[in-house]
Amino acid sequence: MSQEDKRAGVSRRGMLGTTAAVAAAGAAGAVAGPHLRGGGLVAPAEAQTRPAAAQASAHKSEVKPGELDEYYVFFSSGQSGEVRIIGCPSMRELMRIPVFNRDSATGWGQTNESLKVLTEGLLPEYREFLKERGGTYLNGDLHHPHPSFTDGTYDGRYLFANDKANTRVCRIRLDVMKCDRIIQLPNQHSVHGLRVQKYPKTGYVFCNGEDRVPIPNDGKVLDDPKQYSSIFTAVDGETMKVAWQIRVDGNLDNVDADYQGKYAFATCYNSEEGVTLAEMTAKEQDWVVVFNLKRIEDAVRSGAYQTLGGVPVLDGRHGSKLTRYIPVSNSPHGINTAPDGIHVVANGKLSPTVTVFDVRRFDDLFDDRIKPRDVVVAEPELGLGPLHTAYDGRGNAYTTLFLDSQVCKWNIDLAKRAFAGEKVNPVIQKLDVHYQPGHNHTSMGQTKEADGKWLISLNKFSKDRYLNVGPLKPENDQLIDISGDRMVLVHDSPSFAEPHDATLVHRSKVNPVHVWKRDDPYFADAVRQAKVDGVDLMADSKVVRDGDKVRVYMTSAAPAFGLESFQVRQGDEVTVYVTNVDDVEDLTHGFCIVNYGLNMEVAPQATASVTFKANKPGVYWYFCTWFCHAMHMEMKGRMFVEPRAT
Ligand code: RUQ
Ligand code: CUA
Repeated sequence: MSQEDKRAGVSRRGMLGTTAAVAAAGAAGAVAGPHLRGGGLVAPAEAQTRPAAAQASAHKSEVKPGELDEYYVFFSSGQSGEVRIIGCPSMRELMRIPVFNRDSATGWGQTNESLKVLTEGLLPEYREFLKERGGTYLNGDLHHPHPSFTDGTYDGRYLFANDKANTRVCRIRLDVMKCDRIIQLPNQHSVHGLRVQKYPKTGYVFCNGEDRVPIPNDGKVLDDPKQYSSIFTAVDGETMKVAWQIRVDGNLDNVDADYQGKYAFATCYNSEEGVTLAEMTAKEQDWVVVFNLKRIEDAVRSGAYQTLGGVPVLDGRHGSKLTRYIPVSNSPHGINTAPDGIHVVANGKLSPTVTVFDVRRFDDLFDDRIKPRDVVVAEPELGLGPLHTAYDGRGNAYTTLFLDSQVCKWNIDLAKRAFAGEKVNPVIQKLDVHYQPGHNHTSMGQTKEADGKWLISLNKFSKDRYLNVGPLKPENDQLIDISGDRMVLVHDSPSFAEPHDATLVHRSKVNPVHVWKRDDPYFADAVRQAKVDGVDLMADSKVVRDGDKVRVYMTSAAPAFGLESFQVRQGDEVTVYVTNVDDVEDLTHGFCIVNYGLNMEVAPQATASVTFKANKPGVYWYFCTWFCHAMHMEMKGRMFVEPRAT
């Protein structure tokens, strides 16, 4: 038994005791998590479905068959391009939300509803460029999913995320768990760090431009890095339009915001402004850039900007009143605001230290009453490769150490005392993780309601932790219990490429609908077209011809489509609208045409549509692809494509 295992054993016994005590207390709120300020987060009926005896005997990370998780975890999927919903603490995958990828099951990227989202926010020049590739990108690199805030905590409206690959930002509606907007950012080249405004609400979505390029990037300037810039963008999360951009020095990496609504701050590497690895890491120091939101808004209002690519661009380079550059050690990576609303940690990456700022000093910094480094209140040395930091709401921080393959638990107050000269060690515990962690996240830890129960370490390598699946391995997301004095590793969870980041949201904060509402804007275009054609989507199934455009309307009700067949002519542009008139929860239908390469999902009370050229004559069966009924196999019909007269 290793040292760590022995500790784990001790902690586990300690935890069982706690669970039993909670069960004995019997209060519904207590079971769900009395840590959350505000309390009363779980309906009593829900909590009572778990017998007290079962709670006492099980480890609290165990979620028994039929039981529900306490947290939604919104996982990014990196180069897979989607968002995944995981339950915590079970770590079961609950759903996938296609965003920048293509999805065979739901028809994301084929349906008119999804193509609208994927194409309408593209920049005009890229729309042109992508014409021959079907009108939009086929890939994306989704790193940072962050839910919208109101007053410092999640409000359940939206989730925002970046596409590092094609400089896009997406918004997912949390009521239906579908992406409803994607925009491509002008002037900027790739978007890496993304976080949202926490107060008074979101508000701004902050997007870090990582790579430096000429603006405009039209080929007139090529190998002349002096003329390159990187850009920080604030997107308005309500309108999904760029509010403003600001030109900065260096390459922006990660970003976060304060709890006061006054500042955003980003780690920034390549102060050398080089274009090769050697050049980018030459100096001893890089920066954290602080953005003064009020001053920026005033500058926009007074017209002190250039309009580039249709948006206001301000100058935030050295010497600007809008920004401050705080020197930190070379190539900092993650930046994380603590739930206390005061401390911000920039993670050293190439340095074994993290730098702690006090946001209350930023006012003085901008008024030039103090020097940039005067905002630093601690700089503890934690270990090799600190990348990201999470918090428990009890004054402790948890930093991933990429090179050491560890999570380091340390205390912010002790770190400040050590920085002030006291002989104290802020490091409380180091826990081995498997292997090479990038991001880590605590339950509600990115809000003022951090509850200190769970930590997930998103490890980039799994190596030997799972059955060998060939040269390409899964990653390893590990669940760690942080409710006690010591961290205890309780679960390994493999995941496919590449969950950069995740957000643990208490289930009381998210309230998805059970079936679609008929007036949902998601399929409003279909409803509008049906009205023009005199079709009642909930009742009618018929074919409307409009020149060589054919609109096929059909209902779906288990186990039958409203049309058992329909006929079109070779060369017609056909749009099939399927409306699922079933209103039973979970009764989803699908619509797939054999050999035509089309499929879409139609959830209860939704309308979905797909448009295609009926270029191939013949008989083509269509069938339902989501198992809906004992007669699901028989839920089908025929499309007749009459050959063009020769
Ligand atoms: S970054 S491993 Cu793309 Cu979130 Cu730090
Ligand atoms: Cu409808 Cu299967």
